[in-house]
Amino acid sequence: AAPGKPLPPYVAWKDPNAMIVHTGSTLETRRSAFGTSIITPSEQLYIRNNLPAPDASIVADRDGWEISVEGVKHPRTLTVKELKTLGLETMATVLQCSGNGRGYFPSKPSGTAWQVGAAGCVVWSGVPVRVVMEALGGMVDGAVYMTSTGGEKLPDGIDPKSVMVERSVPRSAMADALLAWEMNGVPIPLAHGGPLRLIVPGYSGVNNIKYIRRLAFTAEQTDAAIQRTGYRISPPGQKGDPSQPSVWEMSVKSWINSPAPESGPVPGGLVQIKGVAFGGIHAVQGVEVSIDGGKTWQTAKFVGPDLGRYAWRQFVLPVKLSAGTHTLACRATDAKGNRQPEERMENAAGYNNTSWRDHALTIHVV
Ligand code: MSS
Repeated sequence: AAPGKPLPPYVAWKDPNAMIVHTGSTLETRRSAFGTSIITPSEQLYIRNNLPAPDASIVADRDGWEISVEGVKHPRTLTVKELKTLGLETMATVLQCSGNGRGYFPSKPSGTAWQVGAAGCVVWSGVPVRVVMEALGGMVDGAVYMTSTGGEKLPDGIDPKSVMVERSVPRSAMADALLAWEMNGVPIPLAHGGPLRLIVPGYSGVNNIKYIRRLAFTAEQTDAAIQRTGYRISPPGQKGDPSQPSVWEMSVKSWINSPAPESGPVPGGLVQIKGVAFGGIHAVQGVEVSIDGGKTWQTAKFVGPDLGRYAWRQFVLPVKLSAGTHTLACRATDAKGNRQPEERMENAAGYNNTSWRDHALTIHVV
């Protein structure tokens, strides 16, 4: 792997060979670094920060971290220690930035030109939001959204609404949501949202609020810019506004991790085509692979355990490849029968790219 920019200090513990450092707040996993054991190790998981990460002192006393729960009959502040007494659930989810795949938009939207690596499959442990809500007497009448606020200290002298990380999702998203304190078997690293993170399974990255300090059931969506105008599916050339769809539920997607052009020429003969597939909000049902640029398709086999509806599955298809140039592609189908489209959905900010054609790979077999 070619050495890129150095790792920023707050994520100096990441594997430098696994990461593409775009900026100090945007790092993605190299396609060739994705392993074949389903879970993305923390050292290889992508990073996306809309604001600089808080000071490491916030993870000095994890159990003492406080979250204010509002929009319930008995609103109050709870510590992580108290949350731990309320319940426990563990689940695997695909954490994927809304802009993953933006790098394949020919229109070059502003924002990080992610390829496939602004995503990972992560195991979280925490308490279901539903359990917390019920313990506090249930939702207030008229609540339509679940609105969550990140724990960053906001810069002085600017309108907090213009920078704060605060997102609203439909309250139905609460059904499987988690207030998580553990990730891949260890306390959540600060960079990934420790001491406490909201996990909204099936929803794109931005809705999974790190270092969450407030969770509220609200009648309206927040008017923070990141919700009002940001992260909207806007027609090309247009600005975001609240009438446009917000980036919420993720759609079915897959990509090939190996063989990849970045790993050099592929020896001819028997080749195992490997990748990952997930359904987003629904479970993934199957995945097909093409070795002729999408003219013909063969069904790939899922390998490894099924970690549930919100996790990804690895797939493999053994093929014989002869010397020459081959274009490999894959397309997944979810449990509702939705199939990954050939074309991307054009939008101004380059969100939700699930196009199988954009994700196809041209490899050289020798
Ligand atoms: N949270 C907070 N608090 N802050 C910030 O900045 N970001 C977002 C999420 N959350 C933030 C939050 C985003 S945007 C994303 S993707 C994610 O997160 C990431 O994660 P990680 O852990 O990987 O870093 Mo796009 O849609």
